[in-house]
Amino acid sequence: NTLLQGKNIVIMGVANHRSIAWGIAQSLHNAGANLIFTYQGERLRENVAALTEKLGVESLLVNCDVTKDEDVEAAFAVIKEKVGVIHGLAHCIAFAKTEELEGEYVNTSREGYALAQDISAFSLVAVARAARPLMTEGGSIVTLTYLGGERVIQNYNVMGVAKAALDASVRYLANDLGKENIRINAISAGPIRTLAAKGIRNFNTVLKEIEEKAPLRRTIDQSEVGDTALFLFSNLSRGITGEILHVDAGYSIIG
Ligand code: 0WD
Repeated sequence: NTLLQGKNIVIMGVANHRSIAWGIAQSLHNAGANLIFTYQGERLRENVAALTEKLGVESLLVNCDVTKDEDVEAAFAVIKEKVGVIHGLAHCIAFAKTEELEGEYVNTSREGYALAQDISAFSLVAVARAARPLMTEGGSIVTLTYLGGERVIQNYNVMGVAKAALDASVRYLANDLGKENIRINAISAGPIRTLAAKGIRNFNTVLKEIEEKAPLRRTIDQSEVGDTALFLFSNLSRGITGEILHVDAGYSIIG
């Protein structure tokens, strides 16, 4: 399809072939988008380069650790210089210490709380601000959230609170950027086995519960999130902003 022909879209958060960001990259690539990838530190450059080679086109790869203001600034300066205008940004980044993802939320440390908020929620504000001046033809920003931000999910703890902040940020950012025809939405993905999911205790139990209780009686995969992202980056979703769209086989409607 040609839904995203001529669109420059930045993808942040590819760590390996299981990353949801990589599922998004494949859907957007198949729709004709020109992709720019950011990766977290030189450690991950090789990984990302090996993956993007498979797309069969030259992709711009840019270093960006979102905990560093100077990285965010430098990354978008390079993107501006190399591609000029961008039409989309996929923010697929989160982090919490594994020791904060088990036991009681009440035991969350000050540093653990701040770190999860910084990488998983504030980073969206930082990159939206940096991307805004490059979105001169309007734009679409998509982030990834999880049901644990809306209700209590065992072990999700500090990340759930970070996702609640992320969800609220989507609404405030939508209001700020809407006047420039920049939309911003979140996809609330059902659980998928990725590197980030490894940090969550009893993840298998979570997947099993989805298979039993979700209306579709199955879990979802990266390609389904990718295709929803494609919709959110395309003109088909032009009337939607500030929204949280659940791609979770319907699980969130079950009490
Ligand atoms: O079940 C799941 N896997 C779900 C994930 C369900 C619902 C939502 N999500 C969200 C995650 O919370 C996250 O926001 O999807 C997003 C992408 O996560 P993922 O694809 O599940 O996991 P992964 O492949 O690990 O990508 C997350 C990446 C990091 O990987 P690692 O695992 O190495 O921390 O976020 C990036 C990094 O590449 N990242 C950073 N990028 C820039 N600067 C930073 C940072 N400081 N920290 C982490």
